[in-house]
Amino acid sequence: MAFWSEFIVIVAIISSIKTVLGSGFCPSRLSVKCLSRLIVECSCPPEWQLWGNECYRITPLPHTRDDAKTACQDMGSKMAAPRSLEEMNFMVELAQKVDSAYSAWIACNDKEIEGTWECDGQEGRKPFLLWDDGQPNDLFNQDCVAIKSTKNGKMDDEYCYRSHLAFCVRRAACTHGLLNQTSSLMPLYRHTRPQSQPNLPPRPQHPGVHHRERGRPWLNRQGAQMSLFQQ
Ligand SMILES: [Ca+2]
Ligand SMILES: [Ca+2]
Repeated sequence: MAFWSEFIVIVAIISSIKTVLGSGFCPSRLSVKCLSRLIVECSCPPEWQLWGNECYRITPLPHTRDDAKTACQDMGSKMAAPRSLEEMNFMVELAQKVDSAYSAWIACNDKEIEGTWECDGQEGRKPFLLWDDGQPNDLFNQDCVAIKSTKNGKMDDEYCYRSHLAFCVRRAACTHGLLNQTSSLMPLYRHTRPQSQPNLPPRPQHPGVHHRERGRPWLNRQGAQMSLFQQ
């Protein structure tokens, strides 16, 4: 009899916990449900484009590879190198907006050892490289890398002394917080797609607030670029 009493109590406790978590009530910051409500909101300065929690920009002028690195640093950033196909696609779209016949440096080179490519920010792992057909060909010692429209938006090893635009990247300004029912962020939150329901159709657009796919920029009601995603 005592066994059944304890069993019923345990079932009742588990049921209560599931009801509380399922209701969206957030009893503790340590609960799984609460962590899913952590909001990260990021923004970039004017002229910079947000992707994830970083800001990207193309240098206004073409430079040699070394001068391009300095030009990025002068803008408070560093030369960028894509770490994934998604990031590279974003960078290509960014370059296309600046110049349809773009050619822009990325932070990769094989200066140290011919054929061994090193990309800033990708130390200790295999760098992400997406070469155009026939590249890299090291034609007369090409040791730097540019993404070019003439190379189908893919990478080409290039002479470092040539002048091209360059991709620069800097950290976005991000704030973190827990979402609640009275938060002004609620309209934006409503446009995020719950990760547990990935196949739902897009929700209707809220006036002045634009839906984005993960990793794409948001625009808030004031038009400022923002990134908002659940963790
Ligand atoms: Ca080379
Ligand atoms: Ca080449």
